[in-house]
Amino acid sequence: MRTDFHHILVQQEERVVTITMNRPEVLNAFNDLMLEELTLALEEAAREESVRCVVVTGAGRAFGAGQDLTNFVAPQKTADDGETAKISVHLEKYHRVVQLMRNMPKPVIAAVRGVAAGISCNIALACDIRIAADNARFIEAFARIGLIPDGGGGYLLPRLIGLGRALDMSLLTDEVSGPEAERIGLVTKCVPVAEFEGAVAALAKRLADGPTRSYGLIKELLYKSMDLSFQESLALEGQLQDSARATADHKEGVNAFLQKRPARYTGK
Ligand code: T3D
Repeated sequence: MRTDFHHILVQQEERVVTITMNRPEVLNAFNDLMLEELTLALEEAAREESVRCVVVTGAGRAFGAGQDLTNFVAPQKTADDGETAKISVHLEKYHRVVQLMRNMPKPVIAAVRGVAAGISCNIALACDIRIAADNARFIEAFARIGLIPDGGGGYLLPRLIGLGRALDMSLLTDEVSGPEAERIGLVTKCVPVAEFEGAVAALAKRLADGPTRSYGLIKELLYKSMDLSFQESLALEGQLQDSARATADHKEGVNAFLQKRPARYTGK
């Protein structure tokens, strides 16, 4: 994995890659370069076979504070025709990030310590599993500056916590703490901040040692099924189970069971 970035850190330990957003002086708020670098690192992690689990996290006391607001004061004019640049054009770059995380055939964990606001919060929502420290603060901050949830938040948030709570978080923009996030299903697990790094590492290792092809197919089945009828989902299930059945890890899982030993998955 490439590691020579300016605003992100990339570290691979065995089969786990950790991508750390690294602008701690502004709570890891996104500028264009950090967004571009995150995209490049995710693209490489997605295609690199030695990577079997990806962790996305933030340096210092925050996960991320959303879009960097220092150059966000007024709509910018484009250089070529002087038209007002549309925010939707810039948003396409965030859409690439959230689609990369959902579509890569391996698990992606958001490890959230401290604040996750605005687009940073919604990047966490687009990960497959969220683990929070008990000092985490989730803020759908968009309406505080007269915007709407973006980066897929309008789609993901109600599906994770229900429409009522999603409206509450988006309209009131109140902070949701780590323990509360666990209670309402916004995160899978909330742990004391002192135990956070160990808990993230254990979760990532467990997933990285698992049947990666099966995990990729599970992601495909569950994410696609959100938008399918029951019948369509059953058809997709059959198709994907045929693929799972053909994997080496499926054979290994069955053999390990019959031989009464732990399975040794290779991700193939
Ligand atoms: O471009 C597009 O495609 C549009 C996408 C937009 C999506 C969005 O993300 S909109 C939402 C943008 N984010 C926000 O509105 C959050 C702004 N930040 C805050 O409200 C607060 O900083 C927090 C609630 C996140 C944290 O509060 P606190 O008290 O823990 O920290 P702080 O003191 O406010 O922040 C520490 C420093 O980070 C501070 O700088 P300083 O005073 O020490 O020099 C602060 O200005 C800076 N900072 C925090 N957030 C941002 C930021 N600087 C630039 N942009 C930020 N978003």
